[in-house]
Amino acid sequence: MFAIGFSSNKLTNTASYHSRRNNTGAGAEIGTEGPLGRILTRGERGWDIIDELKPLPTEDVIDKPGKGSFMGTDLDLILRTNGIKRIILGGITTDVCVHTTMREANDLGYECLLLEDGTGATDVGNHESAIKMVHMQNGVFGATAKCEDVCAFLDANRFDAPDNEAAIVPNAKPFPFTIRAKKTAIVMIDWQLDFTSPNGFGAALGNDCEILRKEALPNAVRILEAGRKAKCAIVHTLEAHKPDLSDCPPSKIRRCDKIGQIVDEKMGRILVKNEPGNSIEPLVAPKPGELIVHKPGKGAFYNTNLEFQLKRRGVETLIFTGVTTEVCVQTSMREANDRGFECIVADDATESYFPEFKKYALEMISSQNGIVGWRCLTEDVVGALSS
Ligand code: TIU
Repeated sequence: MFAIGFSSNKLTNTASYHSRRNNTGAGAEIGTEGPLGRILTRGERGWDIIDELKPLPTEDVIDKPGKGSFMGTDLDLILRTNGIKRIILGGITTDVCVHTTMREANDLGYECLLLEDGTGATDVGNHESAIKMVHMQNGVFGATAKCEDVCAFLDANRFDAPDNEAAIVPNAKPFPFTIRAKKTAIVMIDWQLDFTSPNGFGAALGNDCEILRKEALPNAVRILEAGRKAKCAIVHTLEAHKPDLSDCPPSKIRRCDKIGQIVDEKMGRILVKNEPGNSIEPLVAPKPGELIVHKPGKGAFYNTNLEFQLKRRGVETLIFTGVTTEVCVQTSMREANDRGFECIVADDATESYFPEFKKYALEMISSQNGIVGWRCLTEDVVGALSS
């Protein structure tokens, strides 16, 4: 449950300028003394939520500087980290803050339901039109319903029903890991020839690429196939830049001047989208309908729409395979962990050019009670996906 209040503890220069200089304009009185203290100002009596709707101590309260509840607030972050995708909106006024909030939520991908008789406006025409605007054009901003119907539905649908779809990976470290296939994605990190081919980028840096293909790739194949059978979402990433390298920061080129260059004609330009080296190992090649993410960074979430794609599929859990363990796999897991995903990596389905880095990267992931996530073996995760 969330309570939204409109307030501002510090007026911007523009707002205070207008309140002093332009006392006839819109918002002219914000911050000035009113019957309940300074108008729309945090901490004043008028800022309190009315007694009938007083928030409980466990409920979130969002102070918002705008009309919408998302701009300049943590609301989207709070909803996403709690896995919330549907919002029921009530409040005042229908045509101003409620509508702006609903429009923001709709653009962010939430399904919204407006309570027709749980909102109100100072002008009845505006209130009625605002409700009509929501469901015109096949629900351009969402749906509307009466409070009585919504309450009856909520009473009839308890959200604490037993979960029959969970499979457990008992041997995971640091403790058993829960998988719900419908809410899980298999994330295949950078199985691209640039890293795995003896003629690719990794090899050009003087590394032995065979090690990546020897054991980790066959295990990644097993996880990918188990994930496909269990109907998990499947994500393939590639470290890939635009041909003009406009998405490659100078710092990255300064420390790796081979990016965009040709070392082997057969592989084309290194780490450039659609070049031969920037294709995925045939054994784990994407199938139609699977997500392909071209990422300019080491992490799969930096400058990509992966988070949006996962959240819109209802994904909560990520199973990682890929290369290299300590660079792109670990960076992507850390990013995913910060975004609220539960992450596990199969030790034997990831590989590094440097065995010691692999060992310690995996230890860092599961240390401190799973500070980044979990680890297991391929057979453990394949067993859970097949159960
Ligand atoms: N995919 C990935 O890890 N990219 C790298 O740059 N890896 C290195 O090990 N350099």
